[in-house]
Amino acid sequence: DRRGHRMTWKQYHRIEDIYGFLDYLAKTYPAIISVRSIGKSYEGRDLKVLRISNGQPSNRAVFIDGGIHAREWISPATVTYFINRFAENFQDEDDDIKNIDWYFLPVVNPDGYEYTHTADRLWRKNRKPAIARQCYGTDLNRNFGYRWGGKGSSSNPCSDIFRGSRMFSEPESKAVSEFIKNAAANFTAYLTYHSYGQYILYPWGYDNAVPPDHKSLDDVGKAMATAIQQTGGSQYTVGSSSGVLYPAAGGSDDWAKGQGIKYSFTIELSDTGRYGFILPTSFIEPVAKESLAGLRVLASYVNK
Ligand code: ING
Ligand code: ZN
Repeated sequence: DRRGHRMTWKQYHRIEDIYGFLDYLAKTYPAIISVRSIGKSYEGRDLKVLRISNGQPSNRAVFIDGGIHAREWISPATVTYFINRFAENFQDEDDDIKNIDWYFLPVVNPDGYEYTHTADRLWRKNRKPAIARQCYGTDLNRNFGYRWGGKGSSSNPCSDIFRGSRMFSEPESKAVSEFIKNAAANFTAYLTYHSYGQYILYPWGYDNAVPPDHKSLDDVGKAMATAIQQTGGSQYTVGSSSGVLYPAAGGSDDWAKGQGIKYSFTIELSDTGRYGFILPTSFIEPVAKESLAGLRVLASYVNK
């Protein structure tokens, strides 16, 4: 491709195109962008994180991931849209954006993501076989180590919400947690993009309880939802994941909150069920654009 990468926001792309795009950006904008692999998936694919930063030591940091669940294709598409918009015009962004160290992991579960392109469009989990090898995959959003093993997770390896054999038994969730714990970054927000339903969810997921600062999480979530609605018209419901959806232990947002990362949210992107996981490609740009408006609001709170 003349542009040096094959990424668009008019189609869903395979992992090779997504990684080619990240590597292209690191090569094109070396002063502000770097890419590194934070580990490997079960099948040996890299887990690539892209960092955008102006290098100011006083910056707070935000970690954003997508593609924890394989079939939720709008999630990696949206996270790569954020990356593209920040990369192309970083110098012209507001100070709220520029004075944050941004870390993006667009595909936490590349094995599952590729599997949904080649074998089973509605696959959710990763692709590590259970010990007995009769069933495949752990739900990575039940494998994180905060109150692991509780409600809304299963010990049955054949279940779509299999929690794994122990907390962080999976290379993908383990890599995310080790990176966040060990990075020399002052993480103030953790956002994980899923689909579908149009929700902005904060902890706790493990049970019907809320953290002491739930009021401020609710304020930020509602401000994000307002910006999304004003930009693209989609209505998002804001609340704790256990309260609004269902209790589910082992989620990545609970773990991040437990690590002391103040603004920890799971964002369930469009739609509300008409197409569900099989969201047509014509939705990619409008969904990503309104989501970016929500992210800009989050950035303003991170810098308060
Ligand atoms: N939904 C999330 C899931 O993992 C969720 C909902 C969010 C549960 C946060 C627990 C914590 O089930 C989807 N669509 O994946
Ligand atoms: Zn999901």
